Amino acid sequence: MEKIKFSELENYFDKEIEVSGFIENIRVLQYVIFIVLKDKYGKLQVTIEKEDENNSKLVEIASNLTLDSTVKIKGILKQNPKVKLNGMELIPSCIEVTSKSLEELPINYKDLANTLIDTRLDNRMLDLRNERNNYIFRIQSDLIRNLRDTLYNKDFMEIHTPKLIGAASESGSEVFEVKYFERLAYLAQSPQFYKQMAMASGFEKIFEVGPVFRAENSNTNRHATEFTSFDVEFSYINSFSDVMDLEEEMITNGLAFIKEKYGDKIKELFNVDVVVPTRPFPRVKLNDLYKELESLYGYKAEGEDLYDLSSEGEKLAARYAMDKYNSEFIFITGYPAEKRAFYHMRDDDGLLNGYDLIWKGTEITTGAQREHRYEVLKRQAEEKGLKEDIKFYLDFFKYGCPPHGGFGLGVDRLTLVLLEIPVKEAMFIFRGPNRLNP
Ligand code: AMO
Repeated sequence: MEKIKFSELENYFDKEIEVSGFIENIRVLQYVIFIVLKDKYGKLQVTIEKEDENNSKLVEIASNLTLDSTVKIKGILKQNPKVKLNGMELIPSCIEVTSKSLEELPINYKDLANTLIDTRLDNRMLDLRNERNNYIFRIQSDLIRNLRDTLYNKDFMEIHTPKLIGAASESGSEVFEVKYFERLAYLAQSPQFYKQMAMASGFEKIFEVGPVFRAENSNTNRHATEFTSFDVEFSYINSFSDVMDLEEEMITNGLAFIKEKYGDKIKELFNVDVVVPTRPFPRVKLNDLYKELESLYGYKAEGEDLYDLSSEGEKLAARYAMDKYNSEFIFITGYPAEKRAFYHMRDDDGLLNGYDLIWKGTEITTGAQREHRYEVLKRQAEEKGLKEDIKFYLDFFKYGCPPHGGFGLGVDRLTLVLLEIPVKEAMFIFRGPNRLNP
């Protein structure tokens, strides 16, 4: 039999039921013991009359209960308007302690205001019992399911690519090495090559939601060394606008769904208003953006910024998107090829047929049309000094490969921007330069 959810108890009045949950609270009074049980869906009061002789065993068990233990309780569910908690109580006949918690918890997860994030992460299983923290992952799960749904409705299929790879591919500096029997292997920093191989395999429309690894020693509020990437790739596109269109549709659907289901809860727990974007999202070339940022806010892009937005540039791009388009989102296009991956298609001016998507000042996606012409691709790879290691990849394009494009959307980035929280909170289990536990 399925466990009864505490949100569905009203279907069981005057029936004998069995419920399970954590002990949220215990109050031992002169004549009565109140226990509050909690499950994922709500809370339930359990009332034990001490005077009742039949209850002596229950009183003994209840007197020795510790908070946060888990129990299974059998009893009759009664409606009782005097009970503040949902006007109902369980009158138990049997209590079984299924797991006893030690008295002293290392953190008080009910009030985390003064607990350091790293202490919380050390005790993440308790930290996540906190309602707000628990909600992060319900929201994330529903959002990702909705993104998947948009793709399934368009006949995309999910694939699974290897994370152990034989050659450091996109850029050698960012990959983790692992000992692989007598040789070295690497942890995939993106499924990029394999999603393109799926196009050469005639799959046409694919996606993957999976782990990627980056050996970047960045300690920021938005970088992790392992994170989850939502990767999409599809064939027979006419330009990278098709890729932006698809991503826009996914995000708009996803946020409409999340606002409907969690909008009030997100406001209550995170003080964030979920805004469903209007389409199309603004699309601006990097060069044009810089002209605007200079004339509007006096920002002058120099050095590295000419190739990519700095974090200050991203913040200003967001401000510009809001001021000019009343949009939380902005696509930036027209990046120079120099500092970008070799596999993107370029236009006649040497700019990429690709984009970054910035949401509320944080990059959440890179996407592009890919270079699918073998000779051009080979030349672009060679320009970046890539040769032997990617021979297997170049082979994908030798025997016919449709024009295609796609994008990589960081699931953790999406979550942290949506709820305006740091990356350490947005990941179920965070991995960073100084953290490999729990
Ligand atoms: P890129 O390297 O831009 O592109 O990564 C895609 C998206 O992944 C997220 N992201 C990160 N999230 C958390 N911690 C990190 N260290 C981190 N680095 C990146 C961001 C980013 O936009 N192969 C291309 C994608 C493609 O063209 O399809 C790629 O990996 O949200």
